[in-house]
Amino acid sequence: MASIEAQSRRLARFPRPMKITLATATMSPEGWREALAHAFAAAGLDVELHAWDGRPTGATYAVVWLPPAELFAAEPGLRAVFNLGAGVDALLARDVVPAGLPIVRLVDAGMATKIAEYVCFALARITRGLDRFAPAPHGSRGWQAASSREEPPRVGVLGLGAMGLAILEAAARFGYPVAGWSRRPRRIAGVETFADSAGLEPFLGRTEVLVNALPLTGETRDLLDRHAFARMPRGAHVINVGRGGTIVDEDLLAALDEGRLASATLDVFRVEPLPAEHPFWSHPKVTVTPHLAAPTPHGPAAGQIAAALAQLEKGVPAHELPGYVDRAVGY
Ligand code: OXD
Repeated sequence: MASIEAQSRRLARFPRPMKITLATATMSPEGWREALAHAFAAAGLDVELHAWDGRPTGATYAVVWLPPAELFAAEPGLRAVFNLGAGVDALLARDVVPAGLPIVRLVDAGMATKIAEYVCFALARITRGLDRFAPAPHGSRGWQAASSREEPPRVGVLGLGAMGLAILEAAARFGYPVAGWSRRPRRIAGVETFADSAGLEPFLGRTEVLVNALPLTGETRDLLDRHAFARMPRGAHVINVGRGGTIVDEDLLAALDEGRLASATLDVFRVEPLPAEHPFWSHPKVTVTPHLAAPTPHGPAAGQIAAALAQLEKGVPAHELPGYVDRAVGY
């Protein structure tokens, strides 16, 4: 147990109430402010929360989504930055967080189940041929009998983080033969796993529905290109719930046009919102959705941030927290 002297030294170093700045860019700050205030109070943290308005507040922590560079110049006392999302590619690409300032991202926080639900819906749509029914052809009433394939297609999930694991688990529960690929070898009971560049080719070769759940890093950018699609069985499907930058758009379109791939369900894009002139909008084999597969639930996300902040305040080093971002790796 820390001595009273050590505790008061720590309190003097980090005056109470702790000031936290909230910079949410495209997300509305209101819901976040409420959820965070509730979570901090529940964690017994004495906190003053300010929505970033361009003026310094003497903050020791920042909770952010796409924060402006000025925030970091104005708040030199920051001890850590919490990212209001699982992916940090956009944050790292902006290169605004000073080197050495720890970044902590969300891990699952209620998003994994939702992303798995989205993927299972896309799987059901493929296996039941749901596109035959909507919209109903003019004047038609009643359905044409159609044979459906008895064997479920082999599903392969790229990325075995919290999201990838939830997708694998859900797909397996519905009887799909599943396999996963990750950067480093992983063992998962009941799941065939592949790793590294050597494992990518056999993984793609067995995969009839490819689900991308990878973070966007230097290694995963453009990973799914024409060479990757050429390795997949003819007539395979692609579902992207990771990041748009992992897929080479032109190569995906060419693979769909050639019939090598049968469909693509895309929730994420290189540029978001997807530009009006992008060919994905009108391609008959492509379904686009506006990055909604895994909405970030305020309550669990705020609870996770409060728990991590409480750990930091107890002296736990940032790199020991779940969600600590290793900038060299990119997530
Ligand atoms: C995230 C996302 O990064 O929703 O959390 O894409």
